[in-house]
Order: sequence, then C-alpha cells, then structure tokens
Amino acid sequence: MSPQHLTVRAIEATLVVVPMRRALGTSAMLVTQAPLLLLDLQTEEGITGRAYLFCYLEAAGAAALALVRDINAELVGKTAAPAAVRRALEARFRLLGARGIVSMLMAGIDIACWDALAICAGLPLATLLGAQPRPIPAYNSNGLGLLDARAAADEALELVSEGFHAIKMRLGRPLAKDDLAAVRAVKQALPAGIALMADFNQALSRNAAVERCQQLDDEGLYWIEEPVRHDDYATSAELTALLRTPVQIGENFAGPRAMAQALAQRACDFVMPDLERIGGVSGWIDASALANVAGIELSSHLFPEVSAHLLASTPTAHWIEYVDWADAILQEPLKVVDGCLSAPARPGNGLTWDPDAVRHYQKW
Ligand code: SMN
Ligand code: MG
Repeated sequence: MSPQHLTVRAIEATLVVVPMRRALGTSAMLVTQAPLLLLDLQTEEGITGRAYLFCYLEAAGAAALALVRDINAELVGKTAAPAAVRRALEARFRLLGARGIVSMLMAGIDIACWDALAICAGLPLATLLGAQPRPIPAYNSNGLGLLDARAAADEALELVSEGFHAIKMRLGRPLAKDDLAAVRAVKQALPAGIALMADFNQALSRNAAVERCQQLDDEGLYWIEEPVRHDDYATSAELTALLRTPVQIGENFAGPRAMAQALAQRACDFVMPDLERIGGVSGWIDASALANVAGIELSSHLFPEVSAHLLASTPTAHWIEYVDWADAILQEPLKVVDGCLSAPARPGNGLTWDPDAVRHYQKW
C-alpha cells in the first residue's frame, strides 16, 4: 500500500551546465549552454520527486543553490504536499519577495512535490491531473537564432528533418530588412504545411513593433512572439488588434495573476506560460483554468518533459515547445513521433537523471 502522507527528508540540488547541440542567437544574447539546476526532493517514505530548472545564467544557478539551503531548513521534517509546501515557502519569502530566482525555486520545489505525489499514487502526472498522456503537436525550438538568410533556411530544413511539422525562428536583427529576408528564405525553403513561429524576445520599441510586425504580417507566420517588453500589455494589445498574425506572449508571466492581467487587457491571441515562472505544476493548473475560461489557446515554454503531462490535461492545449537541452543528463529523453511529443506512461513526471552525465556536467 502506498503511504498517505509524504514527509520531506532533504532537498538536494545539483547545478550542471550542458552544452547546447545548436547555439541559439536571440535578440538579447547568444545562448550556447544550458545551466540546469537539478532538484531531488527525498522523502522519509523513500520516494524522490524530481524537477529541473533552466537558470539562464550559471551565476543564477549558483545563487539558487544557496537558497536551497534555506529551503531545506524550512521544509525538512514537514509534509511534501504541494499546497502546504507552497504556503510555507510563500510565508518564508514574503519579506524578501517571491520573484525572480526565489519564485523559480519555489516552482521547482512544487514540480518535485507533484512528482513525488504522482509516484506515490503510481500514476503518470497527467493522470493524477485527470488526463491521459497523449500526443501534443510539437515545434522544434532548438537553434534557428539570428543567422543570415541562407544559413537560416539550411538550419530550418535540418530542424524539420528531425521529425517536426513546426519550427520557431528568432527575430530582432538590427535591420528590419534582414529579418524579412530571413523569414522569406526560411518560408521558401520549408515544405508546404510546416508551421513557422517567430520570436522577437522583447526586442522592439512600440513604434518599431508597429512598423516591423505590419511588414511581416503577410509572410504567413503562425505567431509573432514577444515583439515588445513582456509586461507592456497595452502595446501588446494594440498589436493584437492591429495584426492578422496572432500575437503570442507568456514565457515571462510571473505567476497566474500576471496572465490574468494580460488576458483582461486582451494583450495577446495565444499564451505560452513557462513552467518555472508560472509557479510550477500548481501555477500551471491556475493558468490552464484562466486560458480555458478566456477560450485562449495555451502552449508551453521550455521544459517539454513536464509540460507534456500538463498540456495533456489543459483544455485549450495548443503546441508544446521542444528543446533538447536536458537530454544530455536525462536517462530517458522525450522522442518525437509524427511531429508530436507524449508524456511517458511511468509514474510521476518521468524525469530521471543519468548519474554519469550529471557527474560529467556538474559545476557546483
Ligand atoms: C527563449 C527562451 C529561453 C532561452 C532562449 C530563448 C525563447 C523561446 O524566448 O521562447 O524559446
Ligand atoms: Mg520566446
């Protein structure tokens, strides 16, 4: 019989820095390696819940490690139930402020608690949430940074040949004409029926966005992502009303409340919350309900392994973003089948580390 209650024994955190198979040139910076913080939440009952966080910068991972010590002091010996853990950490960090790295870690702990719960129940996370693991249409988001037009067209074909029916390219080159040339070259190279998403990573001012997005409006892009500052919902709403191409935002929603505000302002056509910024599995459940009530399509941002479970139970599930960054340290990475990704059927969220690889890439 499985235990009714899980008690936190210890939370172990390991920082690995894994090289990316394809470098990713965004309008903000060139990303060549992925600093991942691996979390193992061990319980007295012998079940371990796991999560990983993408720390963007190695230094952020190091800061998170220090905070994990504090979280251990708070949680060890107490229940591992996600709602109770969330309440305890919200109180612990109320004065410091549950933002940035703090909220990222709270999300990671939440994901690990839900994993432990699902393992304890003997169910895949998707099933614990009332659904079945199922194929979710995936777009290949590895690579396709700010390359010149010809290199972009070549890489786009490589990304499709990995088994996908959709890919994403980054935009925000200094000159609008160079973005336009790259979009046209990629579109021309792609076989018919392949969707092409585009992401500005918040590069544009309001005026530049009006001009440059209108210029791209007839190029057949599936969505235009984060053209302006992530929290400038007024401009985002203006663009949503102006453009025929759907506007996509959400990777920077700091919790479900931010998403509710964006939806209230009609700041986008689609949403794509990020597991570690929306508040882990618990935050995602709230975001999924908001999207359902608003009737808006919801995609994931990064973290395809856990997002595959969550999208399976999301009523307005749209696309899963595929990046292979964690593959290097995972025992069983996801596999694309017919352009889709499915969560595994084993209990929990399915994350297990490859110990040799973790040792190889460990930094701290
Ligand atoms: C992105 C996210 C994280 C790192 C680089 C680029 C991008 C995306 O915004 O949506 O994939
Ligand atoms: Mg993005």
